[in-house]
Amino acid sequence: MKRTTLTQFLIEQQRNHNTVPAELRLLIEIVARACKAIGHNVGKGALGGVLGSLDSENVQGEVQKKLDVLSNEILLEANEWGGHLAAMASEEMETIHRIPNRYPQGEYLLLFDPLDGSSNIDVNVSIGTIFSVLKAQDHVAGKDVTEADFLQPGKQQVAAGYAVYGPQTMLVLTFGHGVFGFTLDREMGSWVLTHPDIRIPEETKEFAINMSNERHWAPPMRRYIDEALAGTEGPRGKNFNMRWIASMVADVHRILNRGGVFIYPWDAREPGKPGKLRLMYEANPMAFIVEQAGGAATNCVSRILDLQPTTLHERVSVALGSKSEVELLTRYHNEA
Ligand code: AHM
Ligand code: MG
Repeated sequence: MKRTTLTQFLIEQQRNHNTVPAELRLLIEIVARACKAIGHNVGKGALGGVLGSLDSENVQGEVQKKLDVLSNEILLEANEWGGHLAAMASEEMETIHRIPNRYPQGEYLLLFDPLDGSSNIDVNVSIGTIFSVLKAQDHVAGKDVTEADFLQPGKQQVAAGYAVYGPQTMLVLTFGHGVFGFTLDREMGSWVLTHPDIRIPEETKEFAINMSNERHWAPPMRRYIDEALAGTEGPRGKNFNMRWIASMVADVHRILNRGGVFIYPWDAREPGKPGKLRLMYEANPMAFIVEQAGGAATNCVSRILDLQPTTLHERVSVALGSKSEVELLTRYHNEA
């Protein structure tokens, strides 16, 4: 069987679609290598001394796990020296990380959630890394990149992807021409294309939401879930199944492969906060991937990729996955 490695795939993309210029190819290869290193540490678990929490909190006031910090360091170090980036931003850092002067600067901006699904680290459940790539559009050469250079709507992403550290370690990527999945060959240490052209089934009978928050949801959100729960007797006329892994990467990965809808809605406990998940390094890259796989992604009201971010760590409601379900629950919100 002919095996296509990530390197071969990237070169072919460049030749056939002209979508992956050499610098972007280098960026993706370096991110993929960093994900391999993170996956290696995740795999060691207690034997590597990487489980548990630190005394520190991140900018969002969340207690940092050892693996959150280690994964952030791996991604920063791997990406600093290549000359492909202008700056990076991360869930774990308050502000942007500029490329130190000792290295050449590139034109790309990299954003990441280094270790998503932190609550699952210590219980040996799938976790992941999510990343988004933008271009420093209006940045003037010679001037320092600022946070403002990052505040671009998700539709301007030039690439996005995630790695999932599960029974297999996988990397899923888009450059705006479909979605491609690679499985890590652990013996060879290489990423092999195993899931070419991933498409989300349009119809589904499966939803993913943290049901314990139901009493705090807005009425249109409750309506959507209540109707699904009513089964064949209800207005949807079918029985729904539920899954909630509490790792967005793992939930989205399932949806990409067998359909479904993932929802993290606004809730009344923190009325001023639009949602739990972060727009720039969680919702945007996942929305780009999901749309490229034929699905839809909204903040329950409008398309996520059209939202103009105002701050780096902005939060957002998220509904993404099979198109018909996302459209229905978005319609309920818009009609309310
Ligand atoms: P994290 O980036 O701190 O890990 O938080 C994001 C995670 C998502 O992966 C997941 O969908 C969600 O938080 C789970 O939230 P909850 O614990 O409320 O179910
Ligand atoms: Mg996260």
